[in-house]
Amino acid sequence: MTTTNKSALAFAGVAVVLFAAAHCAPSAPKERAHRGGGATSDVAIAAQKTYIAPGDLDEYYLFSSGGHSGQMYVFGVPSMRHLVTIPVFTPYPATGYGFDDDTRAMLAGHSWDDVHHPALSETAGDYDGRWLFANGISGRIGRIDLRDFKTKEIYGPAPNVSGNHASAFVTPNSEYVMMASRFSAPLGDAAIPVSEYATKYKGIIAGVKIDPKSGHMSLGWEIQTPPFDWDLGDAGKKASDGWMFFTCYNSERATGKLEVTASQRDRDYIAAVDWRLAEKAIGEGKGAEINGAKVLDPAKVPGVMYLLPCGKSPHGVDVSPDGKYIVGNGKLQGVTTVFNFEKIQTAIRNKDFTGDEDGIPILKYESVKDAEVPVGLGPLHTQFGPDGYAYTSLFVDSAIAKWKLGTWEVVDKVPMSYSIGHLCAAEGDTVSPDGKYLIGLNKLSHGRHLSVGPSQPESSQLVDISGEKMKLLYDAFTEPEPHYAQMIKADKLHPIEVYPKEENHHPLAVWDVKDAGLTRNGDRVIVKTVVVRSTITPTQFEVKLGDTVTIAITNIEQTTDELHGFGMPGYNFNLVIDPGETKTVTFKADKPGVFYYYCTNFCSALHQEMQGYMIVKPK
Ligand code: K7E
Ligand code: CUA
Repeated sequence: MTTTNKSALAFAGVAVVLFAAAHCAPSAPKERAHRGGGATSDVAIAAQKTYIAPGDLDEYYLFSSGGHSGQMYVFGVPSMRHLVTIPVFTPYPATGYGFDDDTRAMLAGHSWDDVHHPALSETAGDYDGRWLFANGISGRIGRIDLRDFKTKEIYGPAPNVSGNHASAFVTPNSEYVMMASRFSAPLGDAAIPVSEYATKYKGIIAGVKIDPKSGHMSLGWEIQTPPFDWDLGDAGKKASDGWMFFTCYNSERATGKLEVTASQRDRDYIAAVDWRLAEKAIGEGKGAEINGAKVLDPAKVPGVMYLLPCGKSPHGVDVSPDGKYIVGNGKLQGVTTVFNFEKIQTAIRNKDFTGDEDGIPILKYESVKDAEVPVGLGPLHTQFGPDGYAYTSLFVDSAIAKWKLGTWEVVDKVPMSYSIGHLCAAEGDTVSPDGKYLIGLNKLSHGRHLSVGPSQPESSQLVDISGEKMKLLYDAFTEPEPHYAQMIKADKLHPIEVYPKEENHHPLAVWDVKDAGLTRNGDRVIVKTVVVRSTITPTQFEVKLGDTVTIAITNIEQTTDELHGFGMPGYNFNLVIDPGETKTVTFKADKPGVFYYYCTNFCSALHQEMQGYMIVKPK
């Protein structure tokens, strides 16, 4: 081991301890009363800035990942009121998601996933309010349509991508949504032992193509990489449009206790991927077929991928609004590293390399780096304001640092309670961030809320960034487990409130109770059903044991908020049908008896009366 490596390891040891120590952040004071004294005016100002009077609307939507809940949470900002939960990868009885035939088919037997990074679709680098993408660690990406806030498609699992964490970041015109392997694995199905990790395991970086009209996702290209742990990504924009950037840890290609073994090197990497070149190479047939995907070997496609050395086990990588700077947040150090895109291009032209990893050139650090900004300990993620300021979350210091692009001066810090992970600025990933609000998505919340037992909620803190000094405005709490979030101006979204009748082309829809009823074809039974205040028609029907039954339910209401449910506990399903919508549920009538069904959504004064019976007759 060289001296550098030894001192690196020593530093890593300290950093690891610090990183862990942050989990013992001090408990907040327990009193429930208002803070008094000199704080009063600050509190009053904060209250005024976050108070949305009854009936008034928030200025922004916040789409926050639900982590291993497999869901997405929607908040209004600045009130921080939770508006709705959008299930993506997880069944959610509250909206009937995962129970009707269509969404059940979409989930394909999976019952959870880990959502970390929501990504709003973009046009010319600005959020366009069309779709919201969400990564699933299992190698899937969900697409939510912002016209109705519903998950419409789940792509994947993508072949070869193992542990899709560096996802779902989109390119400036929503050409691609990214994927990458966090847990490298052998390509193909070979059960190669972990002892051969360094040579036989591979990572994958992938671009999933988005159809510009429909939003439909399909695999664009894959690039195989050394078995690093790809962690986060961001798309180049403006100056750096056409490139994608991914951070990795474990460039040591280590296994076992990564906490130690993967913290040895002073620097890991940020990969710079020329996605237009990848697209072209795949078009020219340069990919090898692996598990049904075309996979590029970067050693054979010169120019498709470069590595920028970045200290030290970097986590987030974030591209500035003008696309000129690529910020790498090295979580085990006290600085954040800023790379200059122009310098990267020059270094590539001059072949200013210091070596390679499996044929992928490594750019010389000194040639591509612009600054090491002393933001504080444990930088994880960076967001941007409209005025050249950047905001970096500091996990270990439990704070946000504000600093200036270009002068690299750290101008302000605000403490977070506690141990901030991601942070989210208003329109913060676009070419034109709004500033105004910043939300710290914290990992710990202990003591700042009424106790709810050992399963503590997560805390999100709203910060005012409109002035020179950042000001904490509000604590909000949520279920596990927000990682990243994106905030979009509310007036960019125009969701519908009913599904227009004329758009309902469902073959089993019925709009008149006269047309409701049962049809049989052998042992296939279809029950066309109408729900409207305050009857489910038919109110009873009879099938035979062993029949395959499809209940097709149309909510013929065209009035906002008039949802109806259709729950049948005896057969373990609950559907919720929005106004104008038709949903089906198909099951085998494999239990004889009498089974009640009823409306699960309180819809009217006679909601309780909205009920009926299915009789399953023994043969
Ligand atoms: Cu939580 Cu984006 Cu998965 Cu950082 S990641 S904190
Ligand atoms: Cu319909 Cu309750």
